Amino acid sequence: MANIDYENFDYEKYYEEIRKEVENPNIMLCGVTGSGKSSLINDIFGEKVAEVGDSARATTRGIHKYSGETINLYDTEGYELGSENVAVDEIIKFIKDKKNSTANNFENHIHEVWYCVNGGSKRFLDFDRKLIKQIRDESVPAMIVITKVDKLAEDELADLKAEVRRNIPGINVFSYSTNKQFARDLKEAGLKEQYIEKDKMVNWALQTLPESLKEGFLPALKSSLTVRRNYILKNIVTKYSALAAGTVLAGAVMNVPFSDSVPLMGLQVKMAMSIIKDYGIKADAEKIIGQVVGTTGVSYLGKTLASQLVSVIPFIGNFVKATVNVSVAAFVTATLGASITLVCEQYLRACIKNNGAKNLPFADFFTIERLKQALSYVEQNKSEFNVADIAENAMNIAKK
Ligand SMILES: Nc1nc2c(ncn2[C@@H]2O[C@H](COP(=O)(O)OP(=O)(O)O)[C@@H](O)[C@H]2O)c(=O)[nH]1
Ligand SMILES: [Mg+2]
Repeated sequence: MANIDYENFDYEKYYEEIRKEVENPNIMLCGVTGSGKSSLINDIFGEKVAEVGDSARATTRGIHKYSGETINLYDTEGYELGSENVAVDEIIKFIKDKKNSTANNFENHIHEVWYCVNGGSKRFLDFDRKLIKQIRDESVPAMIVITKVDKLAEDELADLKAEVRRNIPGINVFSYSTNKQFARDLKEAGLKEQYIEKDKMVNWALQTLPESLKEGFLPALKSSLTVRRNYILKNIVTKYSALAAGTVLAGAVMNVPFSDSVPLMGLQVKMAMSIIKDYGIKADAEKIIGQVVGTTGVSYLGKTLASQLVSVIPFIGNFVKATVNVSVAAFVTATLGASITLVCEQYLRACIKNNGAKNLPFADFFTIERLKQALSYVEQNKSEFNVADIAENAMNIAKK
């Protein structure tokens, strides 16, 4: 892994490889018709994933699968009140069948259930209780989303949450609304996080998935930038910072400040690509990779940063040369990783303003200039990105 000839490294192939490694998580949406399942998944994963119903039109009953590039959603449709037993039987059979037909193939199972309880109706139904209990009996993790909280008064929401928890002890309950005006009003009043618990919900969904499936979940998300930033810093950036520190520890890099350290630059380039992939950004491979991510971009900045860092780290005199190398490698890689993360976030925000990624090719956005600006932002705001913690963790991992 460490010894990459980055001049001749096939970036495009590597990008394809890491995309292919991602396993798709299977998430099932449950709750009676009209509880807001389709609206919820459209909100979280992007417009028009699922059809939003109006009560006049009957939806075909059944389990509708929506396959994204890195995620599969199973939206259960058309289960009305009064058809409790049919619904419970069909849904549980579906979960069981997926488990049994591919017993050794964990990737094919239903990995978690998002259960919508209609806040507008203000009631936790017998139907809900039965179905959730059976889902949990199948050992499938489930969370409850109380939808349409814009239709509930504060005390009504508290009552409904309490009612849910009384019926299903230990379950995670989050409140949500897809009503945009309501969200704006809440934001103005500083109450958004309290009623629209999107980050908490998405974080539960992410953390509940087994490790191998988490990286499929992230790229599918439409926004949730905080959740993504935290995950990417903690996992991807830390991992590559540890690899960088490990490379130095193993003696592959001798010189301070690695003026021509091919192994480190190779790792930093790979890190850049993993971050871009986890943000679900389709990099315009030929264009971006050689130029910006490769020789003149990430690797060039990593090198510059390394020389800067050596002169600014005040405690450097107390360390033997090898230790300096290790800590600089970890710091440089962590800082660079945080900067790339920031540029990706800025890109996603810009896409929203420009009505979609199709109007804003990533290669045009991810310029050396932007990366430099991000770098100085991160250097001045290290604590916002926990750069010191990442580097320290990375060094500890590398020393093990
Ligand atoms: N007021 C309000 N209406 C919502 C909200 N979410 C969904 N709806 C509406 O509720 C109806 C049913 O939503 P839909 O997503 O189709 O529910 P599903 O049958 O569970 O998939 C639609 O008319 C939606 O526009 C919400 O947060 N607030
Ligand atoms: Mg629906």
